[in-house]
Amino acid sequence: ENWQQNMETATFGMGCFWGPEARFGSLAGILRTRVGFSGGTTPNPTYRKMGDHTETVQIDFEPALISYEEVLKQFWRNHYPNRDEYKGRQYISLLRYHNEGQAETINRVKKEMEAELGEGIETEIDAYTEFTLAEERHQKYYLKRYPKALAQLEAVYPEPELLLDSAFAARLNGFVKGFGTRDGLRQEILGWPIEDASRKILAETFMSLKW
Ligand code: MHO
Repeated sequence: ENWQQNMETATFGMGCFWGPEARFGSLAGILRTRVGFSGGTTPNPTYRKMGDHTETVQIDFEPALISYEEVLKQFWRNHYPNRDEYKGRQYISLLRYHNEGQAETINRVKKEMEAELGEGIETEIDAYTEFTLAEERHQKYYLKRYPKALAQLEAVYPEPELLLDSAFAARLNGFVKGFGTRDGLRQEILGWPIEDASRKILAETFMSLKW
């Protein structure tokens, strides 16, 4: 799907990256989700050797459909940001802003969320500098547990990389994790700003998947 005119990127860590990739992938306005490592200095991090990096989710989103403020609220409302360190920095609460606008929004929304939480928020906040993609087996982790459905998707996405970078795969990964409904997702796809024919194919493909 090619609809990234005003696309923005958000980068954050909120514990094991599998879950938040599915949660954010289910939201209208999210165009792509990927998981990886950020926030550290260890060169070429991998899952087994991430060093001082943190499990991180990176999303591309259309701000007219979902604002950065809404992304931040979803972020803070869906993890506890002040947990003691466990396995070093692997699961810390982390936010990396991509521009000054995002930094200002973070300051404002953080105060609101602190009032909601009733305590100070200790999320590590800094300017974005780096993100290393995690291994393929960690991308769309929940969707990968459905090889039957993935095989059917090969008809629409002959190259698996294209599927994994798509909004469609992000929604499916959220759907199998229990986010969203069958009819809600079908309706959303039918409203996507892509060609009529592609919309129909994706909606029909979704409805016909055997899990
Ligand atoms: N304890 C979880 C963490 C995985 S997440 C990618 C597990 O190993 O199942 O850190």
